[in-house]
This record gives sequence, C-alpha cells and structure tokens, in this order.
Amino acid sequence: MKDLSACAARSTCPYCGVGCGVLLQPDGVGGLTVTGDPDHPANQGRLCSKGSALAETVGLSQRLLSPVVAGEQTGWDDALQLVADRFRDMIAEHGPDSVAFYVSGQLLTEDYYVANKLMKGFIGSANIDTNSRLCMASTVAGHKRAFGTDTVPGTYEDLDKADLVVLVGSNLAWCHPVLYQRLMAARQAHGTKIVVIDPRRTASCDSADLHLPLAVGSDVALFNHLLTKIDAAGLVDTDFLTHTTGIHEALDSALADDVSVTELNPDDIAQFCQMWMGTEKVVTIFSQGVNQSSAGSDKVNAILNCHLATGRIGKPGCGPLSVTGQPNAMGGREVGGLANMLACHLDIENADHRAAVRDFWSAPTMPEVPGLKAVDLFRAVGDGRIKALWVIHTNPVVSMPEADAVRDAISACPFTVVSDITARTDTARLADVLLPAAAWAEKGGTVTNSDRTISRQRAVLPVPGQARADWDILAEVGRRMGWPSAFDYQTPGEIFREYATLSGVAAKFGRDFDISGLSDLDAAGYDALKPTRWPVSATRQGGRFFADGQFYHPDGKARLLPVTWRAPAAKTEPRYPFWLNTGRLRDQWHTMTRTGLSARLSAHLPEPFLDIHPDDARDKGIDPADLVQVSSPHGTSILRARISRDVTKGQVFAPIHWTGETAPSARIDTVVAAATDPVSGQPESKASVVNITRFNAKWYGFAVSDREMTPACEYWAQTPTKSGYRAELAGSEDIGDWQIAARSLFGLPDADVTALEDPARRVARLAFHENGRLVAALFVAPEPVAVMRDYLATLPQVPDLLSGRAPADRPDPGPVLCSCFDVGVNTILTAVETKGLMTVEAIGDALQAGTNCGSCRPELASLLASAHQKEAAQ
Ligand SMILES: Nc1nc2c(c(=O)[nH]1)N[C@H]1C(S)=C(S)[C@@H](COP(=O)(O)OP(=O)(O)OC[C@H]3O[C@@H](n4cnc5c(=O)[nH]c(N)nc54)[C@H](O)[C@@H]3O)O[C@H]1N2
Ligand SMILES: Nc1nc2c(c(=O)[nH]1)N[C@H]1C(S)=C(S)[C@@H](COP(=O)(O)OP(=O)(O)OC[C@H]3O[C@@H](n4cnc5c(=O)[nH]c(N)nc54)[C@H](O)[C@@H]3O)O[C@H]1N2
Ligand code: SF4
Ligand SMILES: [Mo]
Repeated sequence: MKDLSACAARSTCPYCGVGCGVLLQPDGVGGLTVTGDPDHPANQGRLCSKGSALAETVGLSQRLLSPVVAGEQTGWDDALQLVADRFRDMIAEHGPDSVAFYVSGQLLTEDYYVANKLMKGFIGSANIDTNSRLCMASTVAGHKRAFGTDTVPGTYEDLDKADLVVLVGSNLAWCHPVLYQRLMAARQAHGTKIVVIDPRRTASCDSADLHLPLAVGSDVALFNHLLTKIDAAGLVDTDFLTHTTGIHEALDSALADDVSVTELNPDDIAQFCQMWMGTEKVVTIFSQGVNQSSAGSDKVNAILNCHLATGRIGKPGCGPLSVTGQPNAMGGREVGGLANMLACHLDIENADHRAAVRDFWSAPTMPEVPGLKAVDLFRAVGDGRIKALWVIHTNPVVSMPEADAVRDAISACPFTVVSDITARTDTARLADVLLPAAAWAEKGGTVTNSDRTISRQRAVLPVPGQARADWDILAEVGRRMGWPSAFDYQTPGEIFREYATLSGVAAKFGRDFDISGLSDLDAAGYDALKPTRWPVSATRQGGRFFADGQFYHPDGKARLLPVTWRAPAAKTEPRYPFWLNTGRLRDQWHTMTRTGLSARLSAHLPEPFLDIHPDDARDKGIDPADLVQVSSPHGTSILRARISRDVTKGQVFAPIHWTGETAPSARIDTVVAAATDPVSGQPESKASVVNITRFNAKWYGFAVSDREMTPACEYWAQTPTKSGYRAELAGSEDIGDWQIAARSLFGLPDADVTALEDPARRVARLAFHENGRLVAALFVAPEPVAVMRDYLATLPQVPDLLSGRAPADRPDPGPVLCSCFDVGVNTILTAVETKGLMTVEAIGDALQAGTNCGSCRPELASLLASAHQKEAAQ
C-alpha cells in the first residue's frame, strides 16, 4: 500500500475508546482513504474491522442536511431562534430545572465543554447527563471512592509488560480489538497469561488460559474471595498499605462473603487465585460486565481493593485498567459531562469548587446540587417535570433501558430538540426541531482515550449542506439565549484553550486533571497538537498515577472499600425464568447509523439474534433458526434463535444494535429493566429477567432487492449488501396474494414477475425484472427459508435465482467472517478441508482472511478448532 503518512491528515477513529490514530486522505470528491497512523501511540498503525471500513461510512445518502422544524426544512436562523426562545420561556415559567440536555461520550471535548458551560453556568441547572451514565458511571464512582479522583492509573504500555491480564466483563477481542491485538502480540512475545471472567463464552475466550463463566452479577464475591486469599497467603503489601485506609473493614466484608454464589468450579477459582497471586505484573481490564450492574460500583471497588492491597497499581505492567467505550468517554468525564460533576474533576457539591468555576466563567449562577441522572432524567421527561429536552449525539429511544417508556416520554415532551447527522434514527423521528450536525472528518476537536491520551480529530471533508459542528450550534444557542460574550467562540481551539486554563484553576485545589501546560496553545499549536497523555503541567507530564502512594482524598490516602455481594436487582421467577444478557457485535457500532451503511460490516452478522442454551431451547420447543419472542414486564422483542453453548443454561444473550430503522421488533432495550446502581445511577443492562417463547410464524421470508425495501410485517430485519439490500421477514397472519405483497415490499408496481408458487405447501418464489434486469426476489415458506443467502445477496449476478441454490461453479461463500477481504465461512471451511490448513496463518496465506485488521483472527481460530474437532471425531 502507498505510504500516506507524508501527505495525509492525522485524526482519530470515531468509534471505541482505544482511540486509534488514523491517516485521512480525501479524494477530492467527498470520499476518503483511511489507514492506521503508524505514529499514534494507541495503535501504532493497526486498525480493526470498523476502523478499516470508515471510508465506507462517510457518504451522504442518509445525511440530514438542513434544520427541520415540525417536519419542514428550514434555515438556521429560524431553528436556533426557536430553540433559544422555547428554552428561555420554559426556564422563565418553570425554572431552570424544567429543561435538560442528554448528550454523549462521542461528543468532542470542545462540544462537551460548551454544553456543560451553557447548562451549569448559564441556564443554572445541572440537568445535563450523558449516555456515559449507561457506560462509565460505575467506574467513575468506584475510582472516586478508592482514589478520591476519577483517574485511570496505568497506560496501554502496561499490556505489553504484564505477565497476566484478567478480562472482567470485557469482550476485548470484539469491543477493543486493537488493544486485544496488542495483547496477542505481547502473548506471542513473552507468553502473557489471560483469564476471562464472563458468564458467556466470547471471542475473547479463544486465546484465554482460563475462562470463568461466573453466575451473572457475582463478580464482587469472586474478588472478595481473592482478597481473602491474598491476605491468607501473606501477600498484602504492608508498606503500600500505609498509603491507604480500610484494609480491615474490606477484609471483614470479604471474609463474610461466600464465593459459592459465583457457581464456579472450585478448582477454577483456586487456579485463578493462584495465577493472580503468583504474578506480580497483573493488569485487570474491566468493562460493561462490571459497570452495567446494580452492583457496578461495588464490583469496581472489589477489583481495586485487590490491586491496592498488593500495591499493584501504577507500576509498569500492573494495575486496574477500565477500558472506555466511546471515543471520548474519558474526555466527557474530564470535562464534567455527568450531572454530578464539574469540569476538570471538580465536584458540584463542593462550594469552593463551584465558586471557582463560576468566577472563571463569570457565570450568573451555578447549581448547588447534582442534576438528574439518565434514567431519572427520562422519568422526569415522562412525568412532565422536564418540559424542554435537547438530545445531542445519542439515540436513547434505542439505547436506554425500558426503551418504550423513553420513547413515550420523548413523544409527549412539549419541546424536543435532536442534533444528529441523520434524520433516520428512532429518536430523531420524535424531534420537534432536528438540527444537522457536522460529522466525523468534517469537524475538528479533541478526544481522550482509555489511557488518558488526548488526540486531535481533524476536519478533512467539506461540511455538507447546512450542517454545523455541535460546539458551534451550542454556542450560538448560548448567544441567542442572552450570553453573547460567554459563548463567543469562533474555533474549537479557543474552547480548548479556555478549558486548559480552567484545569490550572482546578489544579490549585489539588486536582489531578491538569492540562494547564496546553493553555497557551495558539491556533497553529492546536492544529499541530500531537497525541498527549495528561497531566500536562509545569510539574508533571503524562506517566502513571499512584505508585508513589499519592491519592486525592483529603488525607492523601486511598480507600479500600468494604463491599458485599448483592444479587442483581431482578429475580428470576416462573413467569420470567431466564436472565437476559446484552452486548456488542464485532462489526457494528451501537445503533448502526454509521457501521450499518457498510455492506462489508453488515455481512458479518446480518440479523438480530438470541443465543439460547440447547437444553433451554429443547424445553421451550425452539429449533435452530426459529424466531423467538423475548418478553419482560417492560416489553417484547422478536429475534432469531441461535442455539449455542456459549451461554449457560438459564441465560440468553442478545446484541444491542438493531433499531426501528433496521429491525423494529428487535430493539432489545424495550425488554431491559431500568434498575440502577444506587451509587452511580448506571443501569443494569446485563441482567434483566425474561421469558422466551417460540414465535408462531405462519410464514417466513427472505428477500433481496437492488433498492431499500419497506417491509410491514411483524418481524423484519434489513441490511445493505454490495448491490442493494437483503431482508429476513416473518408474520403470524396468512398473506393472501404474494405478488401484491411483494410489489409493495419492493416498491415495484409494474415490474415483470416470474413466480413459482405452491399454495398447498405454502411456498412462493418470486423474481422481479425491470427492462430485463433482475431487480428483486422474494422466497417464502412455512418454515425458516432454506436458501443460500450470501449467494443470493450478490444480485443481480444470480443466474438460476429461483432455485435458491448456488451452481457448482459458484459455491455459496457463507456468512462473511473476514470483512476486510470479504471471505465467507464456507470458503474458509472448504479451504481448510481441501488444502489441509492447520493454522490461522495458513488460512491467511491461502485466502488473505485475517491478514489486514486481524479482528476476525479469534473467530478463525475457533472455526479451525471446530473443523479439526469434527475431523478427529470422524
Ligand atoms: N464492535 C463494537 N465495539 C465497541 C462498541 C460497539 O458498539 N461495537 N461500543 C463501545 C462501547 S460504547 C463500549 S461501552 C464498549 C463495551 O465493551 P465490552 O464491555 O467489552 O462489551 P459488552 O459486549 O457490552 O459486554 C462485555 C461482556 O460483559 C459480559 N457480562 C455480562 N454480565 C456480566 C457479569 O455479571 N459479570 C461479568 N464479569 N461479565 C458480564 C457479557 O457477557 C459481555 O461479553 O465497547 C466499545 N466498543
Ligand atoms: N441493553 C443494553 N443497552 C445499552 C448497552 C448495553 O450494553 N446493553 N450499552 C450502553 C452503552 S455503554 C452506550 S455507550 C450506549 C450507546 O447508545 P447511543 O449513544 O444511543 O448509540 P449511538 O448509535 O452511538 O448513537 C449516536 C447517535 O449520534 C449520531 N451522530 C453521529 N455523529 C454525530 C455527530 O458528530 N454529531 C451529532 N450530534 N450526532 C452524531 C448518530 O447518528 C446516532 O444517532 O448504549 C447503551 N445501551
Ligand atoms: S480499535 Fe477499532 S474501533 Fe476502536 S479506535 Fe481502534 S480502529 Fe477504531
Ligand atoms: Mo459505552
């Protein structure tokens, strides 16, 4: 590949919190080439499948290009005056707490800073919360309780140096793939051991030395047990403990807990404790299996207790490492994006901190109490306390628990503003005012990744239509609401400088977040800013925290916290006998508004599904590929059944990505209960109770089309293909005339049709041609349709379409496993068999699969293992 580093712009990937550097080379006609930045410390040139496909997601086909008020396109002047007037009127009539902002860990720091300044300093309410409440809040609470500050002690380099890495509630292989590759490289180089603690078997288990499939929510009991073993073995670091308080209380609590609630094999528990205790250099990585729990904060502290007790913190190769989800989840924590924080790690409940920020902003007012946290915020929208809501860069109708109640609350809210890059989201569809935001690669700013590295995002594409950067929209609303000088920003660089200066004020209170060394960056300096790990001050540059025993509680010491296992908030019962776990897929990002535009990414797992243990499926009469209805007291979803031993008996798992736009019956958060952690307010997204039943479909369908379809049945899921779209369909009502139904589905009232119909068997196969060209086809059957989907999706190059089978000379490639080189499972299995391939490398040599981004390598390894197992059994 051509070396782009000389001429391309450096920027940062807009997806996960690894924060990979990218090189962007615009093609001059709205497109881009995206490659990994070899000089960025987070990724050193690597990208995962999502990062590698970024260029496929910058097209304008789905973009919102002008403001929309009450369904009509309009100009900025009208739209922003309306927003400013309605917010001002509500505040005048009902007080500042009658309005709220709900924002996102995907905002740039500069966007976040302006939103936070406007709400907290000028509107005078703390009702600004962020989707990071659903993501990082328990870690923030755990860090603050232990360290007195929300700070990640270590760095990514610790992964290179560790001898043991423990993944707790983290599917790193799919969710932080470049860090996972870094870990794989370290394992290759010096045999790093890996333990995965997750109730479910994931791709991250494929290279693990030990997988502990613990009972849902039982992490506190496991880490408490480890703490007692550390103590019993005399491994407590008594020198380091002089920098802490609470060891005795923490141990008493730990001793009172019973590790059997984890339902783990005692030998496995003993092996885990031996590995942890016997290895000085241990990094414990944790993510949503820890945070998204009604005991999330306690889970975090149970982990931190073990690191503090052994002094294994902030030293090369050891420490706890919370990996952040969104690209600027960490930046949002720093800039005070949460309802209970102020900028620069200052506390809203501290009068001195409040006064300092108020003075710095010359703000008229400052709230004295924290604002509403996400779940409570939408409840307040629902019961009419919040009368004007502005949602920026997030899609809560899909991603909040009890999502139907959130949808109803927003629908009923007197005034809702949504800023998004597309009008095609479940939330945007409910907006009174829709504001077109400039997207990634069209705007500049900064983000902070999981290891405190601040990186620039840079604009390289023209801003389309009337779109504007989020900070710019927010600042203009601030000016129109009556504060022209406080929001007089022309560039993101000015905002960043102000923020860096404020961090110097915070540092005077002894706060750790200090980037005052960047407060005199001029425009050129901001433009040229290289990835920089904070702190950046006269006295301190980057590095690790806490190995020196300096913490941020008033006494300078860390706290070990007494924590006790609590079961999840919901309880299984005969009506709801299953635990519903939810999470992410390798190639989709959240509600799919960007990754869902890439046919390559969509081909990995094109349909929403529910993983069910074989015993449970048998008990419930559910066969592979049946549709299954998942119900809870809050709602129902319909998904495709995948029968799998990856989940244990009594547990089911569903991905979070499908929406009203892509598969309306599969919005899984309609089913998830809004139970929260009492300390952090983070919802328990991974432990709802549900029932599952077979969905009694009268018919199943599979459709391919060269254009987007408009399905109208009870179950459908549609994804793009290289040449159009494919859809799965099903319904519980008989359809009288398949030709009429198909014409409406495809929007083809006049196209020529070739039909093979057998009403007695309730089978229909229809193909539509326009000007002799095959444009769409529908396959219907009374049971899940058996056709070669990946072959048919290559429409219109399908010769013998209505057979549904691929001819011998064009075998069906099967579902895509390697999205970079578009290599399907069947192609790989055939090569393994016919060429006798024994390793992932050999597959790469033969088919290229796995040789670009490497995100599919764990799956290649597991496919290889199962193929060889089958061979051995024959
Ligand atoms: N491909 C992809 N990558 C992403 C994202 C994406 O949408 N797609 N989103 C990004 C974001 S915002 C985030 S927050 C991260 C999330 O990254 P992760 O937290 O790694 O991802 P999840 O799949 O949400 O959940 C992780 C695991 O927690 C397990 N789990 C459930 N309950 C428990 C429990 O009680 N204990 C333990 N120990 N484990 C449990 C689940 O089985 C699941 O495998 O991913 C980021 N990266
Ligand atoms: N059951 C369950 N629910 C979950 C989770 C789970 O594990 N299980 N995980 C939770 C977590 S950790 C997270 S982070 C959330 C994520 O959930 P969301 O934040 O709701 O999901 P996204 O799809 O990332 O939404 C981002 C929106 O911003 C828009 N957008 C893109 N670029 C821009 C821009 O530059 N400006 C503006 N204004 N808009 C833009 C996108 O089109 C999209 O509509 O989901 C949470 N919900
Ligand atoms: S790991 Fe993938 S999604 Fe995450 S920042 Fe890097 S390229 Fe982007
Ligand atoms: Mo997240």
